[in-house]
Amino acid sequence: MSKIDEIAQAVETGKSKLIEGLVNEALSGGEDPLKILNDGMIKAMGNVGEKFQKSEIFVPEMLVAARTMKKGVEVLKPKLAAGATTSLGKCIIGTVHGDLHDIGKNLVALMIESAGFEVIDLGVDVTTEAFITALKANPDTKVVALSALLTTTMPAMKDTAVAIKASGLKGFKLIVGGAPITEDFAKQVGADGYTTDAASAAVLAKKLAG
Ligand code: B12
Repeated sequence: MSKIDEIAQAVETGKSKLIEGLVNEALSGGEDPLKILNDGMIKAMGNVGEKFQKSEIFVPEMLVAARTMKKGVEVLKPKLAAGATTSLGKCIIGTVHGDLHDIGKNLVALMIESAGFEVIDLGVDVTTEAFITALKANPDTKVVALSALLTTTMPAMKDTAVAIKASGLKGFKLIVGGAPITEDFAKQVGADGYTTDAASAAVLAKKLAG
């Protein structure tokens, strides 16, 4: 089994004690950090989601897989974020109200930070009011990024996006993303941009802020 397959298996089965060693071994074996992330960890989380959907596993297993992935990402972080500067301005990011998923949001934050933004991460379950308060406190914000992972929190994303646009606050672009979000939905909620993954989110943020 390749190191990347071992990493995927460790994430899928929640082997949080093994993950750090495996990721370090893969890195010292010359594996590309992005490949470890995409083909190892993100792919494994996809399998975890499928198993959950088929009721082969339940929330606790999903949670240990998530913890394992988070530990693995910590090891990769310095490699993924290499060369970070903070000259492109501020980016406010958060997972919308009612939604506790943060792995994807954290990756987007990491990639946007390494692209050169100062990231203000509001965390998960962020209310519309909290986004607007943060924007008012940081009038020099260039990008606001909303994440949602549940179809049931898409309405919260819409409410937040609409309220941000209606707030009269200006000077920033709004981007949205997360597994259930589509280009069409992004347009419907009035976002300035949408993309499917963390690496392209950073490219998009740079383009919109520039
Ligand atoms: C891990 C996980 C959990 C963990 C989350 C831990 C954590 N700290 O994040 C826990 C156990 C808490 C959890 C809980 C629940 N979960 Co859950 N979870 C998952 C799982 C397996 C993986 C998510 C993940 O981390 N993926 C890996 C990351 C890297 O991918 P990502 O989040 O999609 O992010 C990428 C892109 O979407 C994009 N992106 C993300 N955000 C943004 C933002 C912007 C601006 C941009 C541009 C891009 C972008 O870039 C990211 C990186 O490339 C998914 C299955 C799946 N395949 O997604 C289910 C899944 C999302 N969960 C699901 C469900 C149902 C639940 C629960 C309701 C279960 C329950 N009965 O309690 C609860 C809801 C809790 C809540 N209120 O939020 C369903 C959602 C179904 C639906 N269509 O709505 C899924 C799809 C599983 C399934 N197949 O049924 N979950």
